[in-house]
Amino acid sequence: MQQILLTGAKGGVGTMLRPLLRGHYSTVVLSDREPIEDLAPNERFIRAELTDPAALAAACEGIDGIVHLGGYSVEGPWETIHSANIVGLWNLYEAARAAGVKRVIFASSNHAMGFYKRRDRIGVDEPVRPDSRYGVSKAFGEAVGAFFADKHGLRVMSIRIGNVGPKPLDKRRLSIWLHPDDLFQLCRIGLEHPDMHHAIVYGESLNERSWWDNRTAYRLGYAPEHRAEDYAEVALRAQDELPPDPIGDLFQGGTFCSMEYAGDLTRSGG
Ligand code: 15L
Repeated sequence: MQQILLTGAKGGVGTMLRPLLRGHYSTVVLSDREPIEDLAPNERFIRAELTDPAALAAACEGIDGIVHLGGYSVEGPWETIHSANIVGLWNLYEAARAAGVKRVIFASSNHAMGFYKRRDRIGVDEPVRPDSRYGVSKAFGEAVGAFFADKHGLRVMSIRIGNVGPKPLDKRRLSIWLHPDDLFQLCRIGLEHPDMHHAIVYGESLNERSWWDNRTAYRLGYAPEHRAEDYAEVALRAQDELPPDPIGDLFQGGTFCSMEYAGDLTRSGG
């Protein structure tokens, strides 16, 4: 595994992952719709919109493994989600298959499962319960990954990422936090593990307040190093500054659940 393509390289998570990837792999090709100028000696930039199959074909040339962070990363209008995360995601997998790329890591999201309650403990065998159009697109991306693994022989890991950053930001993030080092470790497992065919894992660090059963990741050798609880005091203080969200606070997806909510709490799990 030498030549890695990182899509969405200019985004927040991409920026945190770049130094870790380039420290480990011989070449990292960065793609984004916006130019990246501060390239390290073993980084190369290719401008690629996910809606442009020819640009994606060029980006995938000679690539062994892809870390796909590209796309729209929060809730948005259906047209935006559809073009970046449905059509764009499909284009990316098609380009990968045609170029003979062996592995894909897909940045899925906790929002594919956001309507599970905070008192639930969920693994990867429960049905998806997306909390947004964005969450629906992530569930779609996971299905596409399974399809390309089974039908076309790619090795695919979809990581249901919680919230990536140097520390957990609030109470909800204490349950779903993912330090960039631990994300990198998961990416390495997906890119290098000899027995990985297709896997969905949760992207979380060592979170005492976790809602997730992450045994698939642990079985593949994941050993997270960062502890959310070390930051509990600060995160809980930050929580006190946030406006109340009686619906969001019931569910794992938080504000993604409460925005535009017109459901029936007696049925959807209040
Ligand atoms: C995500 O999937 C988003 O990409 C990120 O911006 C955060 O909102 C995160 O989930 C979260 O749930 O905190």
